[in-house]
Amino acid sequence: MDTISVDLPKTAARYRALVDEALTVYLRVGSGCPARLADAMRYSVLAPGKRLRPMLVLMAAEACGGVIEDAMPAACAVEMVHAYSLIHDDLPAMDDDDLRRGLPTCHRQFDEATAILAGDGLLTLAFEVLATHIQPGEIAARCCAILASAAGAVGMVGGQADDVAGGLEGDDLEGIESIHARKTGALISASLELGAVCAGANSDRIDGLRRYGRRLGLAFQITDDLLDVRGDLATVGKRVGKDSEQGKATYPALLGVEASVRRAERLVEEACSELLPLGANGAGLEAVARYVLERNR
Ligand code: GRG
Repeated sequence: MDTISVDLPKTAARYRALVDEALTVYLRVGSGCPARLADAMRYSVLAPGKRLRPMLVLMAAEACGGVIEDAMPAACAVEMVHAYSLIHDDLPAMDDDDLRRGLPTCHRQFDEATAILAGDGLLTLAFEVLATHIQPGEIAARCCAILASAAGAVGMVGGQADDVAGGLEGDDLEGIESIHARKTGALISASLELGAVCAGANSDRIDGLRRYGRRLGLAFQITDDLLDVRGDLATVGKRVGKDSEQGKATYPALLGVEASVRRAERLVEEACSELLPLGANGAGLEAVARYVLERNR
């Protein structure tokens, strides 16, 4: 691929402003929604996360010749599902965390019941947004199916269930990878697929972006594990060191830090090679993949 320099911080800020504007509109839920529930939903979604997944949706759409407006409902839907998963992951029944995105977690800021319901409300709203705002209806139905399968029992929820159940042997690389591919990778890969589908891309393009997404998702999870080992709370915005505290099977625990870094680097190279058919249009996605190796939050 020609090396085209992308100013990722600037590009990300531009996407982020557009995404947050659209999220704010979609989060104006009807007057039938209790104010406290609406506040909790907005609190968690609009908190200062990286907006990685919506950015991937929009970049994939543009890389396939589509326009941002057509893919924005899908970008917002993915971020709503992501925010729901974080709210539920932070609950006492799961990770029992006090801090998320540098702020008190939803159940700490509100209360446990409100946090559970805010997650439920966001998951449901995501599909309402897709069904109502993606055009034509046939593409909306495809988007609903893609997001449901990535987020559901064979995807993120299933990966989380296996992770919570534990029981992996310390050397079970395949087991760890299977959990991460579903828990983290499925939604990241779906983000790419959604963007491509909204842009009307052909099946070869969609498959290539899905493969890029799978590798990126795994690399992202490895760097997440590494941040838990060597990141600091103030920058990461959540508690660090908890994986080893809880005896979780992670890449650094299994492979060591150096080998984990090398594995993430190899995955990013493989991800980038999937972008070759896009030529210069893949430059933004390549910059995101390289950023994953350098991220400190
Ligand atoms: C509760 C159904 C359910 C699923 C939870 C998302 C998840 C599955 C667990 C979160 C645990 C975790 C730390 C996973 C590692 C990767 C990950 C999803 C990190 C958070 O995503 P970022 O870094 O967060 O994109 P921001 O806040 O920037 O959006």
